[in-house]
Amino acid sequence: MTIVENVERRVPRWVEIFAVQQQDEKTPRNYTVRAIDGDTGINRPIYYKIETAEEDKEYFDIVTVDGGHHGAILVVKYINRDELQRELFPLTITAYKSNNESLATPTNVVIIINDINDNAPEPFKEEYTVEIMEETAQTLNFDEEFGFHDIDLGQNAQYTVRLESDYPPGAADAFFIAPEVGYQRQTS
Ligand SMILES: [Ca+2]
Ligand SMILES: [Ca+2]
Repeated sequence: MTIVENVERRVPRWVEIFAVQQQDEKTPRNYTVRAIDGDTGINRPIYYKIETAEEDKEYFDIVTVDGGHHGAILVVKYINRDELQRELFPLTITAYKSNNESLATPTNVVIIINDINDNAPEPFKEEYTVEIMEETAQTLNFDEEFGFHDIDLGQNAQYTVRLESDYPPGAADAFFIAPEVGYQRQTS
């Protein structure tokens, strides 16, 4: 006679998972993930954990839904892309058996944080002063860095410039500025 023991040896199997999710910056979101016991006859509760880069820990959490038979909620907290100047956040999500953490199935996912256009271009300096000679066409060179900077990404950091007269009226007609389209300063 042969006795077949129902030995637990299979790792959990993902039934609800993703490779990539995209979401807007500064907008927390939740995602559901779920794995089931690979030993289907045993059907243990499945628990979950995440690993991230040390500096990203504060942005993510995972909460096993009660009992371990209904998956987990991956929580993506408030992420300020403009402050971090980063869009890609890789994570490892691991599903493991409630009674044996070594029977585990890790999977790599990436959260992509979209920039939103929520910053205006800011001048490097509020005011510049330069002396010019009358009746002489010339290019004005400021002795400080001149321009604007927008901390958003790509198109969201683009801006146009135009001259307006302050005093005397029509003063702007004597000048032009080039280029009229600006782009974010490279800050690497
Ligand atoms: Ca932004
Ligand atoms: Ca902007």
